[in-house]
Amino acid sequence: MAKNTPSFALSEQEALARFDEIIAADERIEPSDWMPDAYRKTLIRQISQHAHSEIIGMQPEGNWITRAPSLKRKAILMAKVQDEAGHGLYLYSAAQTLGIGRDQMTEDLISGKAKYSSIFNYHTPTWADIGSIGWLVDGAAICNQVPLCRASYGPYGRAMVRICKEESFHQRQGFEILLHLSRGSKAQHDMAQESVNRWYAPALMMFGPPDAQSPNSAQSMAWKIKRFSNDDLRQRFVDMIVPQSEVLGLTLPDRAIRWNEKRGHFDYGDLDWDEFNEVLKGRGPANSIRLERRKQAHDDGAWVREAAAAYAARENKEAMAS
Ligand code: FAQ
Repeated sequence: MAKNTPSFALSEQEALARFDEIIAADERIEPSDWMPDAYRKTLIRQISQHAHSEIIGMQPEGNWITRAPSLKRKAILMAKVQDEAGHGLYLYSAAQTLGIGRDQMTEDLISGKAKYSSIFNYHTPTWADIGSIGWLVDGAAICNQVPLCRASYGPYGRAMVRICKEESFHQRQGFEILLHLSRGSKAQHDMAQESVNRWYAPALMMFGPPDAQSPNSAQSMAWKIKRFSNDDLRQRFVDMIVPQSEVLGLTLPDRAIRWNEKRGHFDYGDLDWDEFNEVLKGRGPANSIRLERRKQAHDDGAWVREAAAAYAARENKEAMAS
């Protein structure tokens, strides 16, 4: 079969053979290429969940924009939250190339049908939480997302390249906030430690359930959407944050953490997967607040969508007439 034969001219068997060849050669599937339905569905699921996470993830941080401790911190935090909105938009656009509409994705989020990352269902009661989100949540996001730059689906992989660059900056600003607090007064140091105590385990759970309980991993890895398993990425993250916590002068709240010479990795303790499952079922500390707020913002934005649609229709009409 010629390599440049268009997908529509191939039988389903030939199209599948070409799809398998592209995956095996580590090349990219593009929107106009034939793809198995299950591959499309998996991508829509993962990319839309990822987009929702970026959008919902603006809320816990947005909580501190009006209360950031200085003008400089406020400006940095506003820029970061705007970056998250941009990430959401790139990702919704990537999902749209697979044939799902933005309205449908929004509806699925607001109705509670679609998932978003468990981590954003935790509260941010102190300023140090902005540091912990940057250091731990963005740090985990980077570990998980750098390999996604090589995802087999072109629009997803390309969106991830820019997102990862921005996440690296986010991670450093979080680290710098914690370093500043840790080296400040005793009250500031204690606030940083208390915050890290709360965010450590939820950040480790961001990588998803243990491999043995991850129904999607094997197929997603075979399709080269995911490049590493949930546990491998979690381990990579632990290995990264243990030395960083020493520089920060903060302790990770896990007594089981110790260097394992034989494995060449840090061992760490068990996580509370019951808590993770409760959060996924909508019963985490802030699930209902997050969805309520998102729905309110969507309703408040109805007039903007109507105005944009009316403007586009007028422009269209004028273009047709000229
Ligand atoms: N939260 O079989 P697996 C960020 C679900 S962005 C909620 O292992 P998979 C930036 C999973 O969907 C953070 N649900 O699933 C930022 C599946 O349910 P389903 C988001 C989770 O897809 C920073 C079920 O459990 N990042 O932080 C979670 O192979 C600061 C079984 O799991 C991404 O979305 C979870 N943590 O692996 C923004 C990265 N984990 O759908 C603002 C892209 C698992 O079958 C401020 N996504 N589930 O009903 C991925 O890499 C993957 O989708 C995983 C899950 C690794 C999240």
